[in-house]
Amino acid sequence: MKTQTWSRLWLDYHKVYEENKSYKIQLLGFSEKDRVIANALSEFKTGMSALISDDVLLSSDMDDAGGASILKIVMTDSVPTQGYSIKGSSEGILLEASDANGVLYGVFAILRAIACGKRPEELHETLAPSNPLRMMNHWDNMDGSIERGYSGNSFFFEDDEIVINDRTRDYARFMASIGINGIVINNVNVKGAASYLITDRYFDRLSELSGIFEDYGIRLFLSLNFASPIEIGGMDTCDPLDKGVISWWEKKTDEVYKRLPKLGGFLVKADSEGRPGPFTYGRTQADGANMLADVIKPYGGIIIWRCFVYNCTQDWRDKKTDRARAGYDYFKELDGSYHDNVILQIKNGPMDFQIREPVSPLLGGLKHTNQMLEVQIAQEYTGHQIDLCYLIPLYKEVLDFRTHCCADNDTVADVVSGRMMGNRLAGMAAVINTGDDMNWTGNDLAAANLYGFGRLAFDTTLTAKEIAIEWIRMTFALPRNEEEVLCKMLLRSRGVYEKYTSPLGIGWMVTPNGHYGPSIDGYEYSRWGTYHRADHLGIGVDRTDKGTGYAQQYYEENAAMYNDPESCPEELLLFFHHIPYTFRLKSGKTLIQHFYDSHFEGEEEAEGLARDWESLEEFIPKEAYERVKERFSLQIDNAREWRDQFNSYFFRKSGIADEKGRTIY
Ligand code: GCV
Repeated sequence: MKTQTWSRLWLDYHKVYEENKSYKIQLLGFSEKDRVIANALSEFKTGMSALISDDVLLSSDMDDAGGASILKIVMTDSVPTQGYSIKGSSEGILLEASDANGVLYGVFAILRAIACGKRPEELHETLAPSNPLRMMNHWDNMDGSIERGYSGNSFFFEDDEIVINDRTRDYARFMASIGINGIVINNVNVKGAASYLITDRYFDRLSELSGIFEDYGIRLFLSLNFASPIEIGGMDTCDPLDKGVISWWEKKTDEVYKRLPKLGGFLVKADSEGRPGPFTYGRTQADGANMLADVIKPYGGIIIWRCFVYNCTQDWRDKKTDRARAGYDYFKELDGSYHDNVILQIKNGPMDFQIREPVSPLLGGLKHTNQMLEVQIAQEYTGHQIDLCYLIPLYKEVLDFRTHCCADNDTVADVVSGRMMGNRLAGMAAVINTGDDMNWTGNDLAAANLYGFGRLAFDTTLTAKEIAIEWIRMTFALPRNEEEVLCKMLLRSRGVYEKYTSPLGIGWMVTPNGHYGPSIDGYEYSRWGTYHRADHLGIGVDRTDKGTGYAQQYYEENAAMYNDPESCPEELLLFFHHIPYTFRLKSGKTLIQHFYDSHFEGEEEAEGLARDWESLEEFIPKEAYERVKERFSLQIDNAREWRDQFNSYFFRKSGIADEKGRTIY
């Protein structure tokens, strides 16, 4: 038998107690013939066998229920779509749901609760997903590489072919176990062979893949090349208002849906970073999105249109153009003109997944358009899955942010869940951090972000700590003391990373292209619109009403807060203001002293993370322990490099010495 070369992540259940138990299954309203239900039952059997008894028997023969507990699964309208209600008793477990996805999620909730320490009879939970759409976006290329991938190659593609094997099914299981219901398998930068995913060349394999996903309640989505009529259709235009182009798309979509009837729809990156789009033809983003939406509508498909549109050929000398403004400037005035099967997918911040950014003003800025939040669990700017950076606290901050778009239901969580507008096409998407590494995420601890995103998208009321504890219990099953050590490591890791990299919301300063390690001026004189504007007196970008006016894109309460350096949250000070090095922060320290202190502390705290990890050695499987240990040593190197380059740069620029007289070069 071939040995499995990939880990089971959080589904590698550990025995929590020993009990010889059998379960009788009673299905009311659901059928075992439904593949999602069949998989839910098989998950229950595998999970319970591993958690409490060596071999949990499943039987549907109720006449012979002697001694066995009952897992009673009942269809009911009283539980919302994809939600579940579970209740344990001395007789067994009652699971109620209104659809098959709800049953699957309910089974995973049972297993999770037991893995985390509950007895079956103590189960009691009713939950409806916070977000209708909970999606993963792969940036996998068809040659097998992954854009911004830090954990090996793609497990979907190799040499321009689609790969399907047992790993594919396990991946679908993992995703279902955290409530994911949509997956875009290919990079938003659709080039080369990927443009042909919507042709006969790939339909057979895609249909097989779609089937595997469907078995776990997941819809397959594809990223689309807006210029397909030219690149694969041989036309000379892809103008969205051209009749020939529209009829090309109509035919193409019909062909696609004949072969992939369950396809969820398309994700589109247009007019961004060299990708084609409607701007080329003097058309708006709405013209492009609506054309595709109309074409796909008869098949029940949706168009997810990204708002990451900005001028990436900016002149650094030009201080008026502000990349942060671009999304709002392009999309806000078209609010209300997007068709009802279009969703605008908006990155959490106005720039690009920095360690700290304000929330994009488009979220809630749009009031009549379906919106979806995009975050990045692939650690492009947050340590490449070398440095530990638990990102769930960042996502929580974004979700909790009050946009002030209306009196109630005005947080980002309200907007993207559909509560604000009462819409169903809404949700959260993450740029995923997986690859074909044995442990899926390169750094074993980065799996906490993968797990955490799904759990949070399903239930936005969970705290970052609750999610961390669940993940640790399911993955490592540590003694309580060690569990707390690891949990604290995760929870402080983002702060540590922020301390030794670019502070107070300024962002960037990373090595160009690769985005790991420091290069303070790496992007300062580039075309990408990502400047810190440091001179000998101060640093930061003036985005107030006297500067680029970005702060005024928010509703009044937030605009006023950000516009004034006194009320601007300090962690975002340099995002909104150009500040002298001698400016006193609330701590009483000058800005420059804060820079020095934060970088020295950040490096020391990175060493502290590594020490804490070493204290866990005897409790962590050896290979995982070593993999992570090696990464911590690289993280310390990275933190040192950041500390020394950053501090030296600003010491040389400002001429102001560190009050504590530490070594600066
Ligand atoms: C997929 C950033 C990344 C790009 C990425 C882009 C995007 O600019 O560096 O690699 O392209 O975001 O989100 O489209």
